[in-house]
Amino acid sequence: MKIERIEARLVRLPLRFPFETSFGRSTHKEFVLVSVFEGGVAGHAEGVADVDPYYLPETNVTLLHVLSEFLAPLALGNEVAHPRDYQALFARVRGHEMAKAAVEMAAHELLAQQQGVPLYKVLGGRGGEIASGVSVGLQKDAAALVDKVAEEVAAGYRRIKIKIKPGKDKALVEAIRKRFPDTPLMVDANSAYTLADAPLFREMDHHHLMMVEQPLAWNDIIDHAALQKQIGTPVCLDESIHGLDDARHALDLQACRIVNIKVGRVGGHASAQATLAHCRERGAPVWCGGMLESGIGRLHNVHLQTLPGFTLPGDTSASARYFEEDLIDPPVVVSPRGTIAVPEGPGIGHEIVWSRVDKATLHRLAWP
Ligand code: OSB
Ligand code: MG
Repeated sequence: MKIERIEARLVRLPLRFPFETSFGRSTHKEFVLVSVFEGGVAGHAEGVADVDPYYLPETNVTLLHVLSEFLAPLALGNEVAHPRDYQALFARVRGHEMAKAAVEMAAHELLAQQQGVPLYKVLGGRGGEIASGVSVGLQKDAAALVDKVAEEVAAGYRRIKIKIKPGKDKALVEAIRKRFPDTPLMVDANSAYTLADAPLFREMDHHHLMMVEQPLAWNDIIDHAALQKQIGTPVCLDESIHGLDDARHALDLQACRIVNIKVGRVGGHASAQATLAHCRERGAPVWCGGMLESGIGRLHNVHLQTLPGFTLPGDTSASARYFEEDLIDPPVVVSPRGTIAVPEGPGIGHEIVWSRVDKATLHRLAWP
């Protein structure tokens, strides 16, 4: 594969409802859509960076900088045998996994389009369906949250995740458990706590949560190991995992028992596959996280989750929970059994509606 042209668009879509976490509140999804071209065929992917560095350090602006100055020249100047080889080609650039992933994922879709096969075939996955879970943001109060959870349980989702932050944690879990004593439930703190909060997590142990996701600092695995020793609920790491080595270190140190893989956070599909394979070898459950992606990134996540080793339902939910009108047609839908059908068309498998993309585009860049 030799990419001949790269295009990037900064895209901004309104969210149907504000999404609130411990680190902020989003009313729009703004991301960089990357397209790569070879021989008149295109592949597409979206970066998972945001406008601000509140989840992880990368932003849309740093992504565009690294793409423009470093990744685009490397990708345009070098032929690779397979899209997985972009990982080694980009390795000289330290960090910036979100920027690397956007190009590498688009290249994987390009290969699938060239071969006329669904993306999962290029990744080594399978057709059929995947189990779908849902991430519920912070709400006005516990009653509003319980209503929202009831809606998602009724929709069929296989597991519910709620966001927590200091002062909005134990009481929320208690309120949900009162009404839904057995629903598969987990919490995500997005790094809002410190080791001094260990007693709080111990107090929540009896609610038999599936896991607590990233309770401590985004770049920490040492304190997470200390916390995991003190609580019964499994810790899951999200922000701290940027690839295979982080997962290996975290499992070695027993900083977590479960791993969240986001393909856009670990540098692309090849890194996601390597991280997954390692966790699987060690018997650690894995699930696929989400970043409020439009249908393009959402479908990359769907195809990826068909690989063996994604043993728990992920955060890939229906397009309609986030967007009035997704950028793809048809949108991603979830069955009443809480499943998403894996598309069988070439590449990501659903059509990108370019008129909608154009309407949502703030600006465009291209190399050369
Ligand atoms: O921590 O998993 C997270 C959204 C934005 C940034 C970080 C996270 C999330 C979610 C939403 O939890 C998952 C989704 O529905 O895409
Ligand atoms: Mg998370």
